[in-house]
Amino acid sequence: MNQAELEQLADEVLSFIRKKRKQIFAISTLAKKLKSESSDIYKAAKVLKSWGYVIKLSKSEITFRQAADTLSATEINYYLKTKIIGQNLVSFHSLKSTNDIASQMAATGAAEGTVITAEKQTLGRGRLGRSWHSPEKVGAYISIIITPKMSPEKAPGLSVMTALAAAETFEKYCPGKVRIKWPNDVLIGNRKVAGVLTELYTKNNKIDYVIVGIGININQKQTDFPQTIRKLATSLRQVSGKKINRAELTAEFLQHFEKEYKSYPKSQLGGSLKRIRAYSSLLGQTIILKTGDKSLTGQAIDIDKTGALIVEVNGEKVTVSGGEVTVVKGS
Ligand code: BT5
Repeated sequence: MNQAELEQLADEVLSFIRKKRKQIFAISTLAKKLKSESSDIYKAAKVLKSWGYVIKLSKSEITFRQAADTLSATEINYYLKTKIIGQNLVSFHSLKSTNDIASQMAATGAAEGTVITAEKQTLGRGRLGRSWHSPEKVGAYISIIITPKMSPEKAPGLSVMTALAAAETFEKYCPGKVRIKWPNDVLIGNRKVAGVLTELYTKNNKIDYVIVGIGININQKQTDFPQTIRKLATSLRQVSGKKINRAELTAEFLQHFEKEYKSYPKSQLGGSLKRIRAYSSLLGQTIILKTGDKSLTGQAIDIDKTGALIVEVNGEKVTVSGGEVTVVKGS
C-alpha cells in the first residue's frame, strides 16, 4: 500500500471512529468492514496520529479520543450541513493562493459549490496586488467556485453578500461586536478579522465563473500578526477569549454563504439589505472614497441591492460600486 492509499484508508478509518468518541473498535472488525488487512488499519491509525488526532492505539484496538486541529476535508465535512456549497471540498496543506487553484479548477470544469481550503498560504492575495497574511494553523483560507446565472454587472454585490455571511457566522462567537466595512472587510472593534476577494471571470460578456475567496483570522494571538498589520488586525479568539474550532467555523460559514447565495442571482441583496445595513460600519459616517485615481468626500447614506454604496456629496446622491474607504474621524 503506497502513501496515498494509506492516507485514503486513514480517512476511511476516521469516518468510522470519528462519530463515536471513546468507543473501542477492534482493528480486525474495521479491517473486515473496510476490506483491508489489520496491519494496514494499524498503519492508517498511525497516520491519523501524525495528523494530530488523539487516538488510543494497541495492536488490536483503536479508540478515538479527540479531533485534530486541522482544516482537512474530513474535519470540515464532519460539521457540514450544506446541499451544494462545499459538497465538493478539496483541502490543501499549503498553497500559494486558494483563489488561484480554485480558478484553475473552475476553468477545467469544477462544479458550482466546489470549495478549496488551505492550512496556510504562501502568497495569499488581497485586492489590488496587496497581500493577505496567511499563517498555518490559526486561520481559514477558503475559496468558493460559483457560476451564477446572471449578468456580470450583478457580480459586485457578491463581496458584500460574503461579508454578510461571514458576519453572521462570527456573531455566534462575538455577539453584538461584528461590523461590515463596505465592500469587503469584516471588522471587530474597528480591526479587520476577515477580508473577501471576489474575482470574476467572463466569456462573451457572460459570467464564466466567480471565485469568492475569504481569509478569516480565527485563533491568532496579537503577536502572530506582523508589525505592519498588528494594529489593524484581530482574531475571533482574541475577541471571544476562546480557542475556536476552525473546521466547525468553516462549515458554519459555508452554510451561511449557501443561505445568502440561494436568492442572490434573482434578487441580489434584496432580501438581506436590512441585515447589511445593521452591520454596516460606514452608514451615517463622513467618508473619503477612493476609486482608481478619483476621490470623493461625503456622507455614506445607504447600500443598495446591487451592493453599491450611496454617498451624499454636496446634497447630491452618488452611487459607487467599489473602492477604498477611509472614515473621517469625528464625523
Ligand atoms: C482583502 O483585501 O481583504 C481580501 C483578502 C482575501 C484573502 C483570501 S484568503 C483565501 C483567498 N485566497 C487568496 O489568495 N486571497 C483570498 P484588501 O481589502 O486588499 O486588504 C488587504 C490588506 O489587509 C493588506 O494590505 C493588509 O493591510 C491587511 N491584511 C493583510 N493580511 C491581514 C490579516 N491576516 N488580517 C487582517 N488584515 C490583513
